Amino acid sequence: MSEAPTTLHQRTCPLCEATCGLELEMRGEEVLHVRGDEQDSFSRGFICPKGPALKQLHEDADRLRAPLVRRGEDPSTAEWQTVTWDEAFAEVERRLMPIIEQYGRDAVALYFGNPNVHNLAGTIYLRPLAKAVGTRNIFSASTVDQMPKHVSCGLMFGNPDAIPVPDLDRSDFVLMLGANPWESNGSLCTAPDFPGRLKTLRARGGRFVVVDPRRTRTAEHADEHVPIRPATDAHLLMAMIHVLFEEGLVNLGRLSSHVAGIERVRESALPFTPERAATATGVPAATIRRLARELAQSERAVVYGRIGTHTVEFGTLAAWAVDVLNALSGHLDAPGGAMWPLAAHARPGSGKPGRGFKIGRWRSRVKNFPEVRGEFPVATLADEIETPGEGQVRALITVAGNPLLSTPHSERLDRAFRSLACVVSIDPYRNETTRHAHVILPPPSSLARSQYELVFLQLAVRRFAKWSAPVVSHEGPSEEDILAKLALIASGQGARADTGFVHQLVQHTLLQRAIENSPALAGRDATELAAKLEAVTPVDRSVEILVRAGVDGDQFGAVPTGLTFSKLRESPHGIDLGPLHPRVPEVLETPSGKIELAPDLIIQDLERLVAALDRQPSGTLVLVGRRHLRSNNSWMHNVHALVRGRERCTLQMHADDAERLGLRHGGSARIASRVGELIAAVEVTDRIMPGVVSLPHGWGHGLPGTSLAIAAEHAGVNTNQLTDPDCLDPLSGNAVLNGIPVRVTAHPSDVRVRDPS
Ligand SMILES: Nc1nc2c(c(=O)[nH]1)N[C@H]1C(S)=C(S)[C@@H](COP(=O)(O)OP(=O)(O)OC[C@H]3O[C@@H](n4cnc5c(=O)[nH]c(N)nc54)[C@H](O)[C@@H]3O)O[C@H]1N2
Ligand SMILES: Nc1nc2c(c(=O)[nH]1)N[C@H]1C(S)=C(S)[C@@H](COP(=O)(O)OP(=O)(O)OC[C@H]3O[C@@H](n4cnc5c(=O)[nH]c(N)nc54)[C@H](O)[C@@H]3O)O[C@H]1N2
Ligand code: SF4
Ligand SMILES: [Mo]
Repeated sequence: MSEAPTTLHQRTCPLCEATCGLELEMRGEEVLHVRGDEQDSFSRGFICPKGPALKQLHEDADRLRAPLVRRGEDPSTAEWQTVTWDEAFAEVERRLMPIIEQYGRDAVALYFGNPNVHNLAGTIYLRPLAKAVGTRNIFSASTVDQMPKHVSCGLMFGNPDAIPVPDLDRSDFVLMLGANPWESNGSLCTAPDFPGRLKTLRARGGRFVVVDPRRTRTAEHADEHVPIRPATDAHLLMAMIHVLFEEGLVNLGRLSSHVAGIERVRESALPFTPERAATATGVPAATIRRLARELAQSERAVVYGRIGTHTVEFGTLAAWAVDVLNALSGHLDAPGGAMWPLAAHARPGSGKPGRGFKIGRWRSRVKNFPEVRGEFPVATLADEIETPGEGQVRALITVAGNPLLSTPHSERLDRAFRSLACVVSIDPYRNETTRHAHVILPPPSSLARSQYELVFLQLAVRRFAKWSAPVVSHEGPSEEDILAKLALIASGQGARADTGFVHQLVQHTLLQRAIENSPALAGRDATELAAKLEAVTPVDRSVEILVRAGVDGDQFGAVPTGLTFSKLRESPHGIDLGPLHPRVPEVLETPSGKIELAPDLIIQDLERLVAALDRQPSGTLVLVGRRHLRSNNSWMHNVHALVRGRERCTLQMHADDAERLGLRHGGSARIASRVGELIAAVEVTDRIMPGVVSLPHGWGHGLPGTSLAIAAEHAGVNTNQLTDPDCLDPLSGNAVLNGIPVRVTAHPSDVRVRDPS
């Protein structure tokens, strides 16, 4: 018998925001090799070591292929039973509906994790699920991540999704704070081969400066590394704003007639002299002045801040100040500066004043946190579960999330999860979170689904469009079917109801919206447009609607040269649509129709920042996080190729601190915060500033009841045992994950910790 021939397939890597093009060499259903797709016009062959791991993820014996039902109350000792899909959905209904009937819809909490934004099913079907459940208790990974940026953009530009990105390929000066693209490959800025793009910037004579308490690999490649005390970026940025005004460097350029609030910004920045900011930040006043001048005087320049600026106590202020600096220096909405992408599947704004952005339309029951974008801070999820009273959370549905490792105060969350009467998880693994599930519903392998980056093409440094087909088949429901089924169950239609109903509803809603938003479709009829769709599966039909009605689309025939689904299908390496274009005023949706440089909520919150200006360093160590190229949050540690080698879950600290505390490289340390403590191996390094220690997140595997054999051998410790759920950025509800005060002491090494060297 002859072997099946090998075939080549292109697709987009779904693992991080860089969205690299992959080429898969297959024999039938078997993945032989995964490499970079040289012909992908956006990523041009670049990949990182995680891309090829799609093969191992696909083949992973621990990846669930069928639903599981837990038999037994204690997740650590319970038995797990493999069941059919019908049985699984019936079990969900049996557990969930009595809770809704007895306690109401707010008794069900939803938690949506990060991989949803890399997956069409998650991007399109979470909303219908949330609607069907009808709860206010919605939580997501956004409040341990980028929520501050949504809030600042919402308040300044009227749309929380109008996030400008650094136009890397045309910039001559990039000031980067709290980001480490050499490990992360970039975030809120989709730029495959982010490092290569920065090297090219330097090769054309540009400069980039990295502000980070650690001398990261990114910092090592930069022209300059500016160490900063954690959580003080907003002070630094305010001082730079101060300098722009003081030295007459403000130049709004083309935006001058589109900006409101400039005088208020000037006044607000007055207290932030570089000298005072120097005390708070540890950055010399002369450096602050020089950076402000360089920003203002460079023709094409941009400030870009990420995790390290957002997941801190002043996250929204820092996110805001980044764009204020870009605006004041004439670099907002300008080539080489901070620009708003406009993806092929998106529509330009109307150019008319909008309704603006509001937070706090409702509040959380226990701690009165304002709703932000329809969700509450995940840091308060345990409060909602553990606090008795009307509206107490008694059931939880998680979709592509591992909050047990990823969100603050894990120990308490673990306790809280044990008390829930119903937990349903859509997840391919039985991990730290899903071991608490009563039913686990595994989605198909990512290779069995089609791919189009609805979220990340709207954050990309170039205009690009790419759709990829599934490369393997699968049995059982697709992830959109699973989500649709849960929606049907939650809305009372029962586990046997047909998911086709939900798919039809999604399609109809998208078509209606397309007709409303695209002038070229005005007056057309949803049924007529639906008949024109070529794509077959529900998510592909959604993509088709968005792309055909989008800014480059064929408008369902009205613009024959426009983009269609078949054009996407025939372009497996993607379609380059050129560089970004300026978008003011069309992008603005504030009630004034202007860029609100000084929103009230921000100006009020600045009082906290002023109060912290003269805070003296307390002498306590502060903890920050870090990422590693071969890791991805908590869920890729079951791939041998990614976890082998040197131990990575170590406590990095400066030699001065180690010496003072009597700690040695390779020894172990006890790290204690207000809420928890843990023991980790010490890695003494000069790559971190004195007074700061660092642990990566996403570790702490090997808990009883989990089924991740390789991850358990590289368990590490869970840094979110130390993060404090009561420390939040007040405007966004984002958790504080960087800048946690900790006590570190030597731990007698009876606990074997592998030497990190
Ligand atoms: N201390 C600290 N904590 C942090 C951070 C930090 O810097 N420091 N970073 C934060 C950030 S930025 C983020 S985004 C969060 C992430 O927080 P989460 O999203 O809660 O956690 P992940 O580790 O990404 O877990 C993803 C889960 O999705 C599952 N999964 C993977 N692919 C699929 C799929 O296709 N479908 C489904 N249904 N499930 C899938 C995985 O098995 C895993 O259980 O962590 C945050 N936590
Ligand atoms: N390999 C890998 N890639 C990933 C991920 C992963 O886990 N692993 N996760 C993905 C996700 S979900 C996200 S959100 C992105 C995040 O992508 P990035 O934003 O680039 O995140 P990090 O690599 O964590 O870099 C954050 C940096 O901030 C620094 N920092 C900490 N506190 C402060 C501070 O107060 N001020 C300043 N200026 N710096 C500070 C840290 O030392 C760290 O170097 O990465 C994505 N890509
Ligand atoms: S950089 Fe991100 S998108 Fe590219 S191969 Fe690595 S994980 Fe995949
Ligand atoms: Mo993230």
